[in-house]
Amino acid sequence: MGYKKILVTSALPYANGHIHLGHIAGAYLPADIYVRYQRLRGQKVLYIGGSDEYGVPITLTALKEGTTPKDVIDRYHNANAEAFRRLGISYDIYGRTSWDLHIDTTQSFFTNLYNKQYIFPREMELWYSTKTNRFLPDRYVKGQCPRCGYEDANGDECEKCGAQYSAKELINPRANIPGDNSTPVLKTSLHWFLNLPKFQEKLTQWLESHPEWRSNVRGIAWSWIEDLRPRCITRDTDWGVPIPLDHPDAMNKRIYVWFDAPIGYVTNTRQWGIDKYNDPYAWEDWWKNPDTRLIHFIGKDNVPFHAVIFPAMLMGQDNFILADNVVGNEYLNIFNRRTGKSEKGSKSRGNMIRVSWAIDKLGTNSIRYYICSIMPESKDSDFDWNEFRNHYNGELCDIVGNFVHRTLTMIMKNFDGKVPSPGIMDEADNAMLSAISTAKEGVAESIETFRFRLALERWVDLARKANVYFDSKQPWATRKTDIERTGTTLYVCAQVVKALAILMNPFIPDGSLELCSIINYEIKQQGPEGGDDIWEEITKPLHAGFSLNPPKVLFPKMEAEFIEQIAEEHEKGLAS
Ligand code: B3M
Ligand code: ZN
Repeated sequence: MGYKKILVTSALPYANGHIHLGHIAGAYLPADIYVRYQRLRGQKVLYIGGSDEYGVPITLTALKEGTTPKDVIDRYHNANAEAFRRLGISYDIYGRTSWDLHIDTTQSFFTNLYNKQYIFPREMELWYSTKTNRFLPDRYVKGQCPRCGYEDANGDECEKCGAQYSAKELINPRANIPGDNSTPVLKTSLHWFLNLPKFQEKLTQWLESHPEWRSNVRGIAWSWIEDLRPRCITRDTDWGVPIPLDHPDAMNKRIYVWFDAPIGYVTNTRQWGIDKYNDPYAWEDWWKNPDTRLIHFIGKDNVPFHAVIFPAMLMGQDNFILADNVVGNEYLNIFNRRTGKSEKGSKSRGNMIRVSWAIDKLGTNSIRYYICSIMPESKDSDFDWNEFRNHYNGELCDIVGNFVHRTLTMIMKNFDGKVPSPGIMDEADNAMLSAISTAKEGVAESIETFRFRLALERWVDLARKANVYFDSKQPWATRKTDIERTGTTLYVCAQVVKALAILMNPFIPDGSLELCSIINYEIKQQGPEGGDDIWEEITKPLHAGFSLNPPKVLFPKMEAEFIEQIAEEHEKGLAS
């Protein structure tokens, strides 16, 4: 606490494919909910995102598609920026690591570390294809894992068992490039290493100061910190940031993508300051200001980079802040209705659900709602079409939408569309009103502690209670016998509607704005400069006599057949 600014980042997805719902559940929706909530609180919050555009993932895609890396990144960067925009992921900037500015930021990080002797050169034996006369970094070579025997292991790490090893340990290596699956030979090459063991003490202290982090993230970070080794941060490739050293061996090599990618957060902040204030130094007031709270949202496979390696890189600079939290989600898997089993999303299976496809079919409200309700916060979860229908229809439509609709309909019919004046409040009325404050506190507390599923449940729970209250008060019956009583009931219900509208905002911004316009309530848009604590308005009453508009169906129900048809398209591989 005591922070004055909040700097939020979401992992930069590789611009070599379309973002899918697994990404959204991992790093983007939680960050966006958090950021939108903090903006409502009037906090100075800046949300940085962008594309990761270097490295083997990009060049390999270019080779497979028979095109250039530049073509690949342009296409997917634009497509992904657009998909995020449509889903309401509210970045302050969505940048690119291929920007010239990023060369400058990355080289400055490298040079600083080099000058402080945190980077050293070392000769390595690497796989080299004599067929195409090139080194085979990372996924350019495949073989059998020296630890678990997995047949499809990468050059220096195994996806199956998570082992890291040096390339020469790989068993039965083969080149993994379109047109080249020859058996490579070992050849020496000079590379540069980040001397991670030098940061052991500082990393340990820093991690010890954060017992509040999720245990999955701390577990992974500790296992790395207890076994730190120098890491190679250069590659034999021409697609990446040039190495800022005057050395003959540096010429035809580039900086490794996992070194430059997190620096992309800094570059994109620099660009944001230039775009917004024409101030090339505005970024320093975020990254070098101890009053800034830095929070990274990522999927769990990115934990070592955000909780160990990037922090070490920051420690080796001058006056950079370190992350105050690294929020790592587990994976969103896909429930296969035919096999009755959960399976990993994978390109080759074609079972992943592309964001733009999902929005075309289902709109953003239902997607944001469902993904938040199953967010894989402490363990993997499944995307399941039956559950999608149950959650959306059963909760968003039947509980929230229904309550809002019945309240507004009765106010229209019986009170001329104006918030009625309340008479004497009884115990149930007061309990309902105090449930609003409880929800306000509860949702806030759970978002602040990164428990987004719980936050969403607490929001729905307010509507659930309100339906019970509505049923018990029977305003449709009392209107014939006791109009004052009916007015009191609907006054209370109107307060709940307004509370639901504001509370909904971080989760389902479009639905929230639509409801706000129905109740003539405007949510002020606030940004990095901060503003008012709008959250407090959740418990400020809409006054008697305040005019409301006729209700609309906010969340139309989706028929079982409709969802079935979409699920079948997905199962045919049309969604990826
Ligand atoms: N592009 C890996 C990924 O997309 C990588 C993240 C970079 S975050 C700085 O999962
Ligand atoms: Zn393995």
